[in-house]
Amino acid sequence: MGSQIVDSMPDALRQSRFHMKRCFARFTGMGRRLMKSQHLKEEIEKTIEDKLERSKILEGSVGDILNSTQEAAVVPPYVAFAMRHNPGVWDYAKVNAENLSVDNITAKEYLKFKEMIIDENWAKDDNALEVDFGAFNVSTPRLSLSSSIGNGMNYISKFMTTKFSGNSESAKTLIEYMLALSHHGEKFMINETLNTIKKLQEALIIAEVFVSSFPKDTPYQNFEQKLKEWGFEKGWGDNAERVREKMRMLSEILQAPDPTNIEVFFGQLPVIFNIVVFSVHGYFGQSDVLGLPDTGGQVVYILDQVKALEEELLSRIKKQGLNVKPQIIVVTRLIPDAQGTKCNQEIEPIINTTHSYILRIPFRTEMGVLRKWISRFDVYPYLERFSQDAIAKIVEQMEGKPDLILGNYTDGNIVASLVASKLGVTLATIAHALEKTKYEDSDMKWKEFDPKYHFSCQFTADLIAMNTADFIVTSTYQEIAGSKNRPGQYESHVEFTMPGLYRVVSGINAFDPKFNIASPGADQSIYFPFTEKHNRLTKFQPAIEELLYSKEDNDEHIGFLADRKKPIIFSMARLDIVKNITGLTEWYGKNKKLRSLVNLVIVGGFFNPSKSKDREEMAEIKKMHALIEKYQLKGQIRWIAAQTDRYRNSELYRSIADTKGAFVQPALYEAFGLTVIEAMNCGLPTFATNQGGPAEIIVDGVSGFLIDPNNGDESSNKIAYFFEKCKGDPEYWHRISQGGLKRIYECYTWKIYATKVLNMGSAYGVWRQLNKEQKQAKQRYIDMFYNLQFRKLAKNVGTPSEEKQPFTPTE
Ligand code: UDP
Ligand code: LCN
Repeated sequence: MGSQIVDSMPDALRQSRFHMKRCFARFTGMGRRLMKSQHLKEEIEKTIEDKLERSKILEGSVGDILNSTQEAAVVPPYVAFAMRHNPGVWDYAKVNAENLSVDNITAKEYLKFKEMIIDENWAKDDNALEVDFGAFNVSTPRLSLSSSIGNGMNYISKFMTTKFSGNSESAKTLIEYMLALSHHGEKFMINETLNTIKKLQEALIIAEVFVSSFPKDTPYQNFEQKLKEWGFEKGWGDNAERVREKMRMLSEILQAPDPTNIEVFFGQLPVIFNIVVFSVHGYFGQSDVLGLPDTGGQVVYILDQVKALEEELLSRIKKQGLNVKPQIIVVTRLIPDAQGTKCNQEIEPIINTTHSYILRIPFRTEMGVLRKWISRFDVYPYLERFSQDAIAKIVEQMEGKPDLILGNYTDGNIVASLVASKLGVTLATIAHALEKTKYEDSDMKWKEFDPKYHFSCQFTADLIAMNTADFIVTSTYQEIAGSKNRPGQYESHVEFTMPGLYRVVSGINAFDPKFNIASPGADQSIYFPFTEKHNRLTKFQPAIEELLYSKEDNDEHIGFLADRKKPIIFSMARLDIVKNITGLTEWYGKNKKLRSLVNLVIVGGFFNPSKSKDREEMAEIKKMHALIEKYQLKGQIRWIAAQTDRYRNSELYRSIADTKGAFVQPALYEAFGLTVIEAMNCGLPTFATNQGGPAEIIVDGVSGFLIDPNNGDESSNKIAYFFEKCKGDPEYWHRISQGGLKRIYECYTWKIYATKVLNMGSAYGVWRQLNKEQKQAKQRYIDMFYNLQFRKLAKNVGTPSEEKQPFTPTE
């Protein structure tokens, strides 16, 4: 596989030796630098002037090499190539520009080339810090096919099957695991009477025959006593049929394990009742928060997720025949200066749930409680203390430890890691977006970025969390291993370097079976098709009419739509640079055709930069105003300030669909993109970025369209073409709208999500027991990395001091 391309390099270069020598001389002629593949191609074009000759070379094996090259580090006389053949599969080679000799090199050697560009002394330091989490994974099985990535659960069941087959040690672990199942002192499944495999097997045979003699729907209570005498406790099922099935399944597993039985059996065990979810930064609340800086999809995701998990937990508990009340706590930051939101309340029940609530814990230092919102990039100095406070509160609220901990985003994940390893609880991490891939060369250039973004701290936290996690939940495949041309978010943590800080030779492995895809959905009681007339939230219509079409500027909207007969293209996002709302505004401004066909409506941010406390948001606000001016957009654009009411927003999507418009999500990169599925759920044809999650959600031309955020002209023409086509064939609009809905119903619902995640919680809980020693050894390494690196970096981030009274002193 991999090295084939390296093997082919000498020949490829030899065949076009004359031209290649000139190209490589050009690459190295400008001294040390990092070149991206586009960059290499451009320089080749400039060097080989003869068009025919050039295309012959670019279409041949040299072209193949360039196509798989992600970047090249030029350190004369060498050019070191990083090549990616398939998602997750990399190769490195160095070419001597003087004689075109080619050598295969290791990742480490390649990283050193990159370091030479930035910091030669450090690159040459034999004792520079090298991080190798892979060193602890010796016995962890790996997947090998790119197509298996993200399917970890499936493989874990297979690996467990192998472990249990003919291995009495592992089978013993299973007994121990089952003996430990309990909740608030009440034992489940089996008790000490059945403390060996032999005893359990024999008892199962007798019990199964006994339970089979009852009609299927006989309640558990009717035969409970007898089972208890044999050593069985509650949890097998609420009726005879379920109990019998589960007993049969376990007998089969003990006799000859198979992956299907294993997955189902562990998924049904009464293991998970109490869940803690961490989402630390931003304004985490249920109303008036969306669209505030750093407050977007993660909040929506978690609230919907909790609702879905609670429903699934309740249904499982009932089927297990138990009378346990589950609890789900979302732990977030308490913000005393809550800006009119409820983020200063310690406890808030979650709407539409019975057993779930938000628990808010303030950021504290020795100065007291931090009063104000701060950017997600600046939260690191508070997290350790926050974790300690969280442990105390959680244990008090739950009267014990949770059974599963879920972290979200870097800060939530590092806190979750600290809490889970302290309490010894199964941990899943979720990264709606890892920042590393969002900013080009953010690792190499970390020193440049650090004053503003503190990436050294963030990437360190991410590494710690992904290595502590028992399993990692992702929304899409691309989040792990990217696409044909673009490395995934996790994949970019496999091997990288931050010159002067540390070199990562194995940060995570994209083929690790801990990776699982479970895509979120959108709440379908809110986001439903515009065609469902009887459900439409008509009470919002007058407000939406005003919002879209009134002529006067006010605090909520500026600009106006002169021709209201035109369809609307609509976008809604936080005003982050990466969301590229200003990009879309510019594409629209430039594209006369598009402007003649449709109006533009944007929801996001504020209008007055001084109202914002977020660096990026301020800059984007100013840019929006400048673009409206530059392209004279008044009369064709409506810019609406951030909206916080999900119900009203859903009606807004539907009202845009009424105009036969479209949703446009132009982000430079989008991890998943909840607005995309919200729009699609409402039947609104959607154009979304091809960079990230949406590329998987939308099948281009069938369930919506993909656009290239880096090619504005092409993208705006694609949108214009759609509307022109719809003019001639109104049915086309409906076909795309329907295509979007079909896609959603098949793949993106919360029910599918909750089932998967709870099954993972159980299965990986067993897996961590089976690999206890290895896990412990790795944890020691992680602890050291945390202590020696993260703490120092977090401290360097600093806490606010210049503002008046940023802290409320505590005793
Ligand atoms: N949203 C909102 N008002 C706004 C901007 C966004 O209600 O002014 C909501 C949007 O409907 C979606 C979420 O915030 O539910 C944004 O999620 P997405 O995944 O699109 O992006 P994120 O902000 O998480 O990066
Ligand atoms: C954060 C993001 O940036 C989005 O891409 C996701 O859709 C959202 O979280 C929910 O997962």
